[in-house]
Order: sequence, then structure tokens, then C-alpha cells
Amino acid sequence: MLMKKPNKKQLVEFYKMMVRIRKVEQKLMDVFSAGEILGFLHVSIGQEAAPVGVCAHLKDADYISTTHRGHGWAVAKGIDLNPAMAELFGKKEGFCLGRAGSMHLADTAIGIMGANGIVGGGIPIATGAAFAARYKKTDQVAIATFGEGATSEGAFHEALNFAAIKKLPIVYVCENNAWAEFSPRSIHLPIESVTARALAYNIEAVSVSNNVLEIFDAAGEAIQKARNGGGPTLLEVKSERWYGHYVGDAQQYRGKESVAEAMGKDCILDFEKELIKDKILKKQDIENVQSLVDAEVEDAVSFARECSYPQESEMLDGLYV
Ligand SMILES: Cc1ncc(C[n+]2csc(CCOP(=O)(O)OP(=O)(O)O)c2C)c(N)n1
Repeated sequence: MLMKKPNKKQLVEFYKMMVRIRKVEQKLMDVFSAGEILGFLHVSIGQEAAPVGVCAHLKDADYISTTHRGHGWAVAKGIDLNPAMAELFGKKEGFCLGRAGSMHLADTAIGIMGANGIVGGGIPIATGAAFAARYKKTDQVAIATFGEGATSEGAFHEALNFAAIKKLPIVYVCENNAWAEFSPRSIHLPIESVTARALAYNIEAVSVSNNVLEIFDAAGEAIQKARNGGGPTLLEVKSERWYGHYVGDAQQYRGKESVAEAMGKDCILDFEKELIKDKILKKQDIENVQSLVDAEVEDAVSFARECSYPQESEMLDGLYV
């Protein structure tokens, strides 16, 4: 099955979405460091291509489960930046009334079932959503996103086994960024690529580089196959983690060369160069996109700042037991 190539309008949209994710997270790093956001924050700077290439094929009704490093996926799935930012700031006007924050950010109205602080925790949730879609005979698909570290969790193996047996409409997207918390891949994974793990469950697996167009093609095929009843696929993206595990982690355990090497691989800059070379965008268009997105992000932060914190008297609202 050959994927239709994205048209000019789509290419510009991909670029804008990647820039939006980058700028949202750069801003988050600033406001977090200034103490405006509490808790932990994990950014995916350097990994923007995967959510954009995959979510370009999704409808609002399709499901995704994300991880502690999931802002990019929520943005690419179409989350409204204002209530999302309010949620990250812990404010009442946030999607989850300020109770979820970064690690549980959700918007179920557009299929974002939530980020997850439990490594591998979102994988069975997305698999359950895919099972529900199959049971109800809808044409929805589910996407489970996770890092390579999560593929050593039992939940990953149980979910893949179940999805393969039931031929569920799901795509497992592993962002293999070579680090799991403070551990390099070489000490926690006996293989370089996680595709072998899917093949053990008779699940087709594809590995692509951190290039939005390659990801768009591979994801398109996998999603179309899932919608047509062809069952699950595992898509591995070889991506780069630029910053520490969380914002504030100085990466003392990681050599400077490794950080410089990762930062030397910029999926946004690479795409920008391609778009200029192919005369899709001019330097001026790039600047326009950048300032437009800057304004969107500033608006979202101003909105969040003006929102209110939940009151102590509301603390038990929404508790069922
Ligand atoms: C079940 C569980 N074990 C351990 C942790 C602590 N922890 C948080 S993130 C992380 C590493 C995850 O690595 P990976 O899945 O590769 O995702 P990445 O951080 O690279 O995006 C670990 C061990 C946790 N949150 N949950």
C-alpha cells in the first residue's frame, strides 16, 4: 500500500505543528524554572517529528495514550492550548480542573486518554480502547506511545500479545531516544531496536528515523491497516532526547559529547531546510510561522496565569470512593 504524499498545505501544517510543540515546551521550561509550575516536567524537545507524523492521520474520535513525556502528542492531537496550559499551571480552568498537570494531561473529547506517570501504563489503556472500537464496530484506531524503556515492562508484552491475538486496530509507537531516565539504552535493553519484541508476537514492526515525512508514511500505512481490520503494528522512531530526564536534570551521568550529538540532530531544522530547498517555504514564511506560534504560546500562558487555583473546599470533588 503506497501512501499518498502530503500536499504543500499539509507540509506547512506539519512544520507549524512541530514549531508549536517546540515553543510550547521551551516556554514550559522557562515558566517551570521560574517556579510557576510545580511538580515534575519532562520535555520532548528533539522528538517533535513523531507526534506530528502520526497524528496527521488521526481523527478526533481516534484514541491516544501518552507518557510522562507526552506534551507533544497532546498538542499534535489538537489539544486547545489555553486550557492545556491552565492544566499545567494547576488551575481550575484546566482540562482536568488543575488536578492532573503535565503527567496526566487529557482531553477525552478528542481522544486524548491521558498521559501516564507509570512507565508502560498507557499501553494497555490504548489497547483496551482499541478493543472497545473493535467490539462496537467503529472505525476508530488507537495509538499507544511510549519510550524504549517501557518495552521492558510486563504491561507492554501482555498488551501486544492480546492485540495480536485479537487483531486490534492499534499502532504502538515507540520513541526510542536511547535513554530511560538516567540509563543509556546499552545497560537496560539487550537489543538496539525494539522491533524484535513485536515480531515475537507476530506483529509487523517498522523502524524509521526522526524524519517527519518518513514517520508520516510509515504511520499512514499502519493506521490504514488498523482501520481496515489488518491488526496492530509497532512503529519505532529513532529519536533524540536533547535535555535531561526532567527539567532541571543536569545530565551529569551523560557525557557532553552525547548531548551535543543529540542536539546536532534537529528534526525541525532538517525539515525547515528541506522545505526551503523544495521552495515550499521562504525565509520570511519561516519567520512568520515562528512569530505566529510565539503569539499563540504567549496567549496560552497569559490565559493560564489569569486562571484561578482550585479552593481547599473543592478538594474532595470528583472523588468517587
Ligand atoms: C512502573 C514505573 N517504573 C519506573 C518509573 C520511574 N521512571 C520514570 S520515567 C522512567 C524511564 C522511562 O524511559 P522510557 O520509557 O524510555 O521513556 P523516556 O523517558 O525516554 O521518554 C522511569 C524508569 C515509573 N515512573 N514507573
